[in-house]
Amino acid sequence: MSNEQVKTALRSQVIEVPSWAYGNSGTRFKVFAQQGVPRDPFEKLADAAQVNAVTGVAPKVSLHIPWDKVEDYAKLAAHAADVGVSIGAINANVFQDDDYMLGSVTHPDPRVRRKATDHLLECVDIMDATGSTELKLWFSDGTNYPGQDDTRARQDRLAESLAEVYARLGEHQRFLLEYKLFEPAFYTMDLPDWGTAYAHCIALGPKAMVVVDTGHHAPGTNIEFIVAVLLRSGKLGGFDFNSRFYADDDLMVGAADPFQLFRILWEVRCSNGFDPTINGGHGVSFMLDQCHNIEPKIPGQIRSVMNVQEATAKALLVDRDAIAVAQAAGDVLGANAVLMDAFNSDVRPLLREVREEMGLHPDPMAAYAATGYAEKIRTERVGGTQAGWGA
Ligand code: LRH
Ligand code: MN
Repeated sequence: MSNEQVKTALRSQVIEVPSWAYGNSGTRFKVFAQQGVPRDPFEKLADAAQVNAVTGVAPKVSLHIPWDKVEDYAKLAAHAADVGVSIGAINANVFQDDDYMLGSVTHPDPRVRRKATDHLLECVDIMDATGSTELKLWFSDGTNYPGQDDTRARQDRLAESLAEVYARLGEHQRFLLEYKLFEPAFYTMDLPDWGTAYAHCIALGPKAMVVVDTGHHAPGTNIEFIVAVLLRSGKLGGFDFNSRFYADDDLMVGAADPFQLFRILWEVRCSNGFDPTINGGHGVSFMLDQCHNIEPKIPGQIRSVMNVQEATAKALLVDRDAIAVAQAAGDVLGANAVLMDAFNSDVRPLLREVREEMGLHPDPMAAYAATGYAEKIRTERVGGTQAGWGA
């Protein structure tokens, strides 16, 4: 790719930020509240808009229901437009209600399954009301002890609920099925890995796609291999980007393992995954799914977006012709060197140039600091109930 082509791709990048990253979050040990945290989805969107204002590549915000429940979703979508963003994926939540202790759509009790499926259908109504085209489905469903429930029967129950939701999707809508190896269940998760999610999506049809959350695999998993296989099969709907040292740590993407993020985005490039027209025009959704438990949240999101930009720039700088020649020749070290040259490139000057060409300050962190927004929300947002996971 020429420098100009790389810049064009970087200018048109779309990174979707999660509304819940702006609220309080933590672990089972403690949620440390931070001053200035939003009290409602309108304030969350205003904070997300700050990230887009200084990076230029974060124009979409994922919502999570009921954390972002409002009376008037059209009004919320209008507010998003007013602050320069749009509503991205709608995340369903069937993991925080007492009824879901033994599962939601896989629960032995049909009354509980009905309740859970109705919530998923309500989220499609919210997609209609906000103009969102994506429903993201993650299920905490699973078991903790062998024999606790019938694994096969739970798969049948899951498939039944997904089929009902699939049938409800509009023409330009799709759902993204998210898998996770463990937590909160510790013996089986009903969607533990890409293969199980893929099997359900294949059975359903073209509107059912798999989402890869980079924190949801066993340590040592070659995530970029999964990405290559899902893209080849036309079933990679998107990413929930974050990073981890151990489990589902939900740390800033690229913070724990920038080389892994680069390898993932290189496989995305190899399978034309940056082309927004693939997947029936939906493309691949590059979403963040993170929690800023101890660091300031808006700067944390800005840094995360910059980490994705830097890894993307490096992946776009790989000399494809040179690596193809080396690979064809069986030149192991040569091929690896081509990739490492790109990874070891300092792409920060290139990104500063891209930002200036977009009419932005070359340093998003400095640009945000200069707005005084952090001080403004700290002083203005007094009283009310700070947003969080409501767990
Ligand atoms: C589950 C998950 C899922 C979201 C939640 C916020 O671990 O990754 O994507 O619903 O985090
Ligand atoms: Mn996720």
